[in-house]
Amino acid sequence: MGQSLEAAATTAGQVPELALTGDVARPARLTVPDLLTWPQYETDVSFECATSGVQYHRFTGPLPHDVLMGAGPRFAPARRKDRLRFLIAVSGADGHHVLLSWAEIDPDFGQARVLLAVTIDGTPLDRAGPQLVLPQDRCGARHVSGIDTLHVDGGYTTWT
Ligand SMILES: Nc1nc2c(c(=O)[nH]1)N[C@H]1C(S)=C(S)[C@@H](COP(=O)(O)O)O[C@H]1N2
Ligand SMILES: [Mo]
Repeated sequence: MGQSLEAAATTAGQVPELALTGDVARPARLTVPDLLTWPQYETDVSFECATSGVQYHRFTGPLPHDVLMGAGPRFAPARRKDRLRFLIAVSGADGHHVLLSWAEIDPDFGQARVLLAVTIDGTPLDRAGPQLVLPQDRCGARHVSGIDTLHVDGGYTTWT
């Protein structure tokens, strides 16, 4: 029988870390408390799960765009067009895997209000790991919990 992520982390005495990887100048490993360094936002969300029905939650946390900009994505800073080839692969520790396009969360393009939540309903996610939150999604499937990796991928064209 499997343990919950929280139980596994507690047993091992480890704090889960979020790895920022891929086409970035400064790869990093961040704990949930580290994610409090960026400006925090709050959102009330409802989403439907195909198997467990509708859920309502209040989340707080930074914007993944702010956090990823800190890692230095390898696109041409002065050419907005260059960002359009980038994607962000979001992975949960259990293997649940979701893709965002960079442009989807970029303030110059889609500016979707996506959060990297560090609390759910007032409870810190220090032990469970951060959760992706997409307030505009009707379906719950992209609300990846226990995120362990944000992988930035600019394809095979690299700006130098
Ligand atoms: N890491 C992880 N996050 C996940 C999932 C998952 O299987 N693993 N399932 C998704 C789905 S399908 C839904 S509806 C929401 C809510 O799922 P829950 O009711 O299991 O919390 O979490 C999403 N986030
Ligand atoms: Mo779901």
